[in-house]
Amino acid sequence: MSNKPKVLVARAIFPDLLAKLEESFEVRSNQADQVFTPEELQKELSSVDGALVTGSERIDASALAHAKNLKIAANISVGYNNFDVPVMTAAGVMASNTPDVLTDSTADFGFALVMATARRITESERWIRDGQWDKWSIVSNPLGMDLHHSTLGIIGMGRIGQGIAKRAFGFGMNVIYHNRSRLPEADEKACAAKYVSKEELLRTADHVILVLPYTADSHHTIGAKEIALMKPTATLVNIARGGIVDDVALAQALKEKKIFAAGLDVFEGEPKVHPELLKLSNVVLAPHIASGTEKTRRAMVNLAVENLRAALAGKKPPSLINAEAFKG
Ligand code: 8YV
Repeated sequence: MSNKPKVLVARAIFPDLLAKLEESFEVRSNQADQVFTPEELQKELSSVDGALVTGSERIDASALAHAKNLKIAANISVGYNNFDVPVMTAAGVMASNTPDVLTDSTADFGFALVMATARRITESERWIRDGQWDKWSIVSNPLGMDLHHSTLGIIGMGRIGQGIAKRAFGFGMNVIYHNRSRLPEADEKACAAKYVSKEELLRTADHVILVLPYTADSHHTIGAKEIALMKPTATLVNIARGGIVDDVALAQALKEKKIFAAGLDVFEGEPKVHPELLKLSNVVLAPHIASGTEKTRRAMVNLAVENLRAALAGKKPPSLINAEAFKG
């Protein structure tokens, strides 16, 4: 029997990073990458001191029911709506996430999705592959909406939102934003963004991008009522979380051409995608890959491991969410 701390790695990670972890811990890994059922997760957590988890693992009262030795659940993700933080704190389990290391990759992808959506890139590719391109045409080949000198509305102006605003500056875009709280003047200046109400943003933006955390308050931030405020020529991009947009209302609006197009990296109930969205040509679909470059995913795993190592050594994890759970 080893006396190394026991660690669960709930999903597949890069083999070299797993091997490194195995030098210090007794690791129970899941390189098959099958998502645990809630019952399996509860059982897995019952015998470990720490766990590396992702957005697919919900850490709540049921998951923690028998987790008597668990000191930390380290999310390999910046968003942590999979954590019931008050329950974790009450159980003395530290919660950590992976901020900063994914900001630029995620902002790059958000901007790419705005471009792909406005300029109909994936639709155009499908059109060519379907053999529909028989001649160049001024009017009948897929025509899109401009980004340059248009107005970009960012809902959720944290690190990633600000990163997107800085990218938009290079395209000569006018950037407006809405956030729970207004940014300090210096930050607004640094990303040349103007604070407006959610309603004004929806009414005036040519392209709307959602980058806010998912909470009970942000559930269905965009539904039929909000879409009705948008311009018929506008696009909507969601790189935040499924549930922030009412996907049923969005599919209906896209079908009725109430807005020009949408780009979605996240979905309500993913990996399931609402069947109506799959039928529409004016929506760009991506499988939750905004942070998905190998370099960034490695950095995310490394930061999660750093959090885990600190917690199991009795030190404060660098990106601890619930400071109250740290008994230093
Ligand atoms: C993760 C994300 O890949 O960090 C986030 O909040 O959405 C992604 O970067 C995903 O949540 C898996 O845990």
